[in-house]
Order: sequence, then C-alpha cells, then structure tokens
Amino acid sequence: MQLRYDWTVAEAEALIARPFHELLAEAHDVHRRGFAEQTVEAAILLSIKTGACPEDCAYCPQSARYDTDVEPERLMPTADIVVAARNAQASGATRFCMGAAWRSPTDRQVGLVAEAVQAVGDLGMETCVTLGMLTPEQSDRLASAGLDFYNHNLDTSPEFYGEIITTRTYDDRLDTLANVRASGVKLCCGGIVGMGESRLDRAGLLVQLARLDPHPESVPINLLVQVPGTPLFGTAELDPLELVRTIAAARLMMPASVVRLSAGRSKMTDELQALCLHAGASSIFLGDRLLTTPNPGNDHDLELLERLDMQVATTGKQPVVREQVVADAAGATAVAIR
Ligand code: SAM
Ligand code: DTB
Ligand code: SF4
Repeated sequence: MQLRYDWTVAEAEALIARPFHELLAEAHDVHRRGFAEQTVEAAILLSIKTGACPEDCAYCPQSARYDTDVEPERLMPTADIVVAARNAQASGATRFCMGAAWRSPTDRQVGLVAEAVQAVGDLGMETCVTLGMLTPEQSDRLASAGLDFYNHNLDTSPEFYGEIITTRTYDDRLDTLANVRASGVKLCCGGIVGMGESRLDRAGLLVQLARLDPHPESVPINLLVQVPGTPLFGTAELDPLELVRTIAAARLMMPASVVRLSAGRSKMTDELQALCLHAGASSIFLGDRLLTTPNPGNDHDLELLERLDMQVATTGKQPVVREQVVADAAGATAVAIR
C-alpha cells in the first residue's frame, strides 16, 4: 500500500473535524503501529545568528521591522557552536538544530555554517539548520558537510500566507524545499497554528505538506509564541483541542513522518502535551530556550516524560518505522509491512 500524496483540502478538513475520540483513537493507532510510542525524539535549538532579519513574518520577534526585546547577534564562531552542541548532547539530545535569522544566506555564510555542521556531525549528533531561502548550490554545500535535515516551514495555508508574510512568496518556500530535497538532505517542514487562521487554513497547510513527495521526514507543529512588539501579539488564543486535532490529522496524513510538538509548549499544560503525544507527536525540543523564547526546560520535561512512562530516544536515528500505515479521509487505515 502506498503513502498518499493526493490529499485534498476537503478531505483534510473532514479529518480534523471528525468526532474527537474517533480521530484520536485512529491517530494513536496509526502512531503506535509506526513508532515506539514510549519514546520521544529530543532535539535542542541554538540561535546561531539572532535578530535584525529583513523579512516581515508577523509572528517573529527577530524581524528588524518590529520593536521586540531581541538583541541582534552576529553569526557565532564554530567553536562556540560546538560547545553548545556538546552541552546539548550531554543533556540527552540526539539532534542539534541551528537557526539563523536570515532571509537568504550569502555563499560565505553558508560556508561558515557548513563548517559548523561538519563539526557538530563529528560529535555523533544529527544536524539540522534553518537559514532561510537556499540556492541549489548552497544546499549542495550543506549536504556535502553531512547535513541531515534542513528546516524550512510553509507556516500556514497558501490562502492565509499573505496575511502573515509579504516579503517572500509561498512558491519561494516550495523552491527552497525542492533544492534541499535535490541535494539529498531530509526535510523538516511544518507550520504554526494559533495565528488567527481558520480550520480550513490548518487543513490547507497539512495538504501542502502531505502533497510533498516524499512527505517531509520531520513535521514541526508550532503553537504561536506571542511576543510583545510583533503584529500577532494579542491574537485570540487557539482552542488547545484544535492543536490536538491538527497533530492527529498530521499523523494520519503523513503516517511515516516524525511529528514534532515544537514551539509553544511553555504555555501548554502537561495534560495538553500528553494529549498531543497521544495524538501522534513523538518529538520535542528540550532545553529552556527555543531560539529567542522560553521552553519548559529539562527538569520539567523529564519529569513529565516519566509521568507518561516515556523516555528520550537514545539514538540519533529516527524511531524505526516498523510498518507503513496509510489512512484515507474517513480515517480507515491499512497497514503494510515494509
Ligand atoms: N529565518 C529562517 C526562516 O524563517 O526560514 C529560519 C529561522 S525562523 C525563526 C524558523 C521558523 O520558526 C519559522 O519558519 C516559524 O515557523 C518559526 N517561528 C518563528 N517565530 C515563531 C513564533 N513566535 N512562534 C512559533 N513559531 C515561530
Ligand atoms: C520550527 O518549526 N520551530 C523552531 C525551529 N523550527 C527553528 C523555532 C521556533 C521558534 C520560536 C520562536 C523563538 O524562540 O524565537
Ligand atoms: Fe526572519 Fe525567519 Fe523570523 Fe521570518 S521567521 S522574520 S525570515 S528570522
């Protein structure tokens, strides 16, 4: 049985709208067939170049256009990045994710990041970077440094996108994703919920992700972190159960991808996070900081995982997919052993 790449928005919306318990049961069933359900993948983020970004992403505290508390910082030296990566590894993370507040890096900047990627990879950690738009040559350069994942989010539906960003297009993002894929680097690609979008927009985002062939190996679902000074500060809070539904639908539509419960956990109750993990998320960011905003911190997270009888994965590899599971819009699933 094939994974599906032809999802429609109507199908995705119908999935999200299914009776809550039915949706969760189906999503959890698909999840536990494909992944070790008591294991969570742990990544740690580092902002290697902070703030002063020319883009106008309405959610982002690092845009130069908004008056936020973020202090701009130049690209960190590789040696400092490696120190942070060692600390991340010591605290249990198997993937190190480096973020830079660029619209698109110069070749020189890509060369410097490639050095850092190689050095972090040499520690035995999986590497991920997010640097903005890339040319094919730039993604090849990163691939040759051994980069495992490139994070580049679609953020929201094509229809809502223009409300959030005007300085680059949806197609620009799809082009970068294609360049990264062509270089043989795995994709980390997801979006943000809680920006005032509708359920139809959340369905539209999931369809865009699930129409990528192959599906992104890693799908971060971020809950908007509202930062004073950004245009989205003060947006009406999303019903937390919509986040759970979105994760469950992502799990059903991209059954072999690792879904990450990404930004926004600091404002979530433990019980909400437990529901998200039940619905199909199996990856989190550890540590007390994301890029520029707070994250729960390892003491809290390790205690929560213990309460859920879960552990942090100890290998840098993705949890082994034992079976491939496909779902149709009604949630009916079929399983094929690989
Ligand atoms: N500048 C690069 C880019 O935008 O492609 C890389 C860094 S950017 C901070 C990476 C991603 O972080 C964004 O695409 C967005 O999805 C997410 N993000 C940024 N600010 C956020 C916020 N306040 N809440 C949730 N997610 C956020
Ligand atoms: C992603 O999807 N979430 C991470 C990572 N990719 C780079 C970033 C979240 C950033 C949250 C806001 C901040 O801390 O600045
Ligand atoms: Fe810049 Fe990335 Fe923030 Fe957009 S999300 S303003 S591109 S750092």
